[in-house]
Amino acid sequence: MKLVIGNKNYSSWSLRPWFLLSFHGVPFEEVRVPLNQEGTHVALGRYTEAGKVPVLEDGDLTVWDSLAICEYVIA
Ligand SMILES: N[C@@H](CCC(=O)N[C@@H](CS)C(=O)NCC(=O)O)C(=O)O
Repeated sequence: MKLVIGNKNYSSWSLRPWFLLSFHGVPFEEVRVPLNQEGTHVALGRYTEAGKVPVLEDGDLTVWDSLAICEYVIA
């Protein structure tokens, strides 16, 4: 699984699934996209049409929204 996040200090939305995966020892690749930069929108668009983080990629499946990711992981 790949978890695309912003900044764990300033994006609590990003921190939610990151913490859940880390706490439970679920292996995942962490990808950080710097927020509020000139290229942020383009960079986020590579992962989701929503244009926001966090985003979880699991094979062909993409899950967006922190709570949806948490529900997917624990399901
Ligand atoms: N409800 C969403 C909120 C996600 C969200 O607002 N993410 C912000 C960072 S905290 C974002 O990606 N902003 C990028 C932008 O607006 O360019 C969730 O829970 O994941």
